[in-house]
Amino acid sequence: MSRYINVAIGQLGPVNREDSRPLVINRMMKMMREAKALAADIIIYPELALTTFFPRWYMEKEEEIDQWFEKDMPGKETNPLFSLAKELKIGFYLGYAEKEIKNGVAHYYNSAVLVDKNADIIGKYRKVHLPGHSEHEPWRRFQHLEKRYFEPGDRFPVWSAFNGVMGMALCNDRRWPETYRVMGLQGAEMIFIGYNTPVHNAPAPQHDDLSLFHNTLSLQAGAYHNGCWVVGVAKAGCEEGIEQIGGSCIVAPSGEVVAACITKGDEVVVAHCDLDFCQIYKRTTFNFDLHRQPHAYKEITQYKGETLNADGSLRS
Ligand code: CDV
Repeated sequence: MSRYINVAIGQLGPVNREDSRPLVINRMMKMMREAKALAADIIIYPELALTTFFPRWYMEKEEEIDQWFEKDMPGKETNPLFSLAKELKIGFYLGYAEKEIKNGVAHYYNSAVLVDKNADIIGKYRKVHLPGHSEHEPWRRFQHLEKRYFEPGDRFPVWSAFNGVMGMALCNDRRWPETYRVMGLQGAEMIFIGYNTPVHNAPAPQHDDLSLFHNTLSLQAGAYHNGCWVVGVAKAGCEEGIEQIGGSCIVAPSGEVVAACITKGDEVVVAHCDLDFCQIYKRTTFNFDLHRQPHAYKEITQYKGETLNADGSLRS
């Protein structure tokens, strides 16, 4: 008997700066109903789904920054989404900006929660790889200030849920093989990844034509190398004058795309995913116990950058 999960992509089109949370949550609830009608067990929403992608603006004042963050999850405005999920008996993954007060000190994260079919939060992930910069850089067409507004997370946990082993990541994480491998080593069978990716990459505009290709390349490689399903979900389209890629898709452990969005707006796409299909990869080509050689991988955790001395000579 195979273990199946019906997964819905809950791709969002643009969210404008003045759009209220209730407005966006209404869109998400409409998509949740559609996902349920298509027999989905879970719907995956993008990174920072509740608001516009605010790190594209430089802000200094705490009150101005704070307006983008959720102090509670669920909170007053997100409660209706949780209530509907409970009524429909459907799970979800939600990316949002999290503010946590710990020992009287405020901490800010780019986070995602995994919510089960009873609307209980069963997992929280805090983005590890924060791209961009921390100071105002006026030469850019638009800012990407994730390093200013968020602290990085420090782990990639997995959770036993939805009849399998589930993992989470956010946007830039998907470009790093370590993201998938750390979860692969914990037996991840399905990894959910919400993202906001502008077509234009200010430090490397040569990449602009390849933005969509690099998205699928990363998702497909991560899935294949670890014998797991990967679900990538965009906030797509022209948001506040900035074009963001779509390309939301569900990738099988074979590396094949089995379902994909065809628009850059709100769109629901469902795939029937066999979690046992992971085994054909996890037990053969990527049987970690048999074939990995961790003794040869020490540079991975020992160094942050290239293993060269400052003068370019090889480190011994
Ligand atoms: N939200 C992101 O993490 N975006 C980055 C952009 C800045 C390149 C990404 O990796 O898609």
